[in-house]
Amino acid sequence: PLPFKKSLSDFIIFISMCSPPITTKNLSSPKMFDHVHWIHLAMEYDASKEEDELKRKQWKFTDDTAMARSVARSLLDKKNLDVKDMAERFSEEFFKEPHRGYGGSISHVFDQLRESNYLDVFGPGRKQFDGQGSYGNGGAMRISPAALFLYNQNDFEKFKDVVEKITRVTHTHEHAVHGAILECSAVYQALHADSKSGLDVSAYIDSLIERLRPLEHVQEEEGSKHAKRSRLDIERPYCNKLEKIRQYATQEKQPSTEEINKILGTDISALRSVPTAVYAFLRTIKDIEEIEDRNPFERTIIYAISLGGDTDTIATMAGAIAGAYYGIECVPTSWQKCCEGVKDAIQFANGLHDLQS
Ligand code: 8NA
Ligand code: MG
Ligand code: MG
Ligand code: MG
Repeated sequence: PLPFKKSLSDFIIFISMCSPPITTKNLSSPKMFDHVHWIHLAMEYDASKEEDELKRKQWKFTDDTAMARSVARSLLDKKNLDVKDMAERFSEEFFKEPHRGYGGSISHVFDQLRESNYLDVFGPGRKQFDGQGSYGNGGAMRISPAALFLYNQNDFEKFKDVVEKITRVTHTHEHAVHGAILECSAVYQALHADSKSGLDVSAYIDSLIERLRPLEHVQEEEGSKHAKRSRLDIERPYCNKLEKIRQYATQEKQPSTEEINKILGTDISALRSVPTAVYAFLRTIKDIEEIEDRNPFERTIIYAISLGGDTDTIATMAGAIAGAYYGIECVPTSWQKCCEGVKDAIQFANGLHDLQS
């Protein structure tokens, strides 16, 4: 039997729970409690409602899931990584449904990719922002199907190569690439962990740091201790955030929403959203006072949204990790019924699972 047959259902989540389109953008109060109350109301949903009402209530997915679906479809059709095919799918999907809430600058990449007939798949992305590349979280937000595709990939160099290529089609900035590697690794480790025996949080963070550290390697230089430390802060941003998460995860009192916003971040940059998603997953393993009567998967989504900012993307990334860890049993049927694209997600997940056997 496949070692991960038991968690076949885990795989279903990675897309089905992507992008719950509940946003807190229009709410005036940034306080967590208000958000959570509002989210509770939005999620009160009677699973026995008539089909047409179900359809009316459907939560539409956004660009995050649109792109994740392309990642999954391409990997499935080609049974391998074919970056040109993936680039084509990203663009065609965008031109078909441009109003899914894509990031502000990414449409230029799709335009250029199409114009050049996908001959130079990395060129248009590389040219973004005067050659800096985008540091947005658009690479990390779509990467979870790759974690499933890479389930048996123990060689980190190969793992990294796949994630990097999928990301660089649109995002070439180092922060965006490292963010996608962090998110994919977080999902991968969660798939391999068993939620029944509990998570060793410290070991989980160690495993992520172990993967990120060589990427953020800095040359040892002469200099004062202070200068070195501030240089490391800039040059090892992900490892430093992961250390901060370790500190939060092991301290008694959990940080406020304001502190999370300030220290980890909740914006559209990869650096200030991927670690936040990892933290949301870890924090909600335990009960949260303001989120009662919810299972840990629900807590992850609700907590991630409650942080505000780039809610769909942070909840997508946190939900992908939590889904991989808890399995589909934890996703309420009512949520599954009203999320757009769940049937496809199940099909993709089963397909990617079968590719591994
Ligand atoms: P992107 O590559 O266009 O990046 C997003 C934005 O980040 C850009 O439009 C720029 O403003 C800024 N940016 C990125 N790199 C640089 C740079 N090197 N220099 C200066 N500015 C830079 O799109 P993406 O795919 O990364 O975006 C993903 C996000 O957009 C997701 O949150 C997704 O849901 C979507 N989205 C977010 C919001 C929101 O406000 N939270 C709204 C609509 C869409
Ligand atoms: Mg989105
Ligand atoms: Mg698991
Ligand atoms: Mg977003």
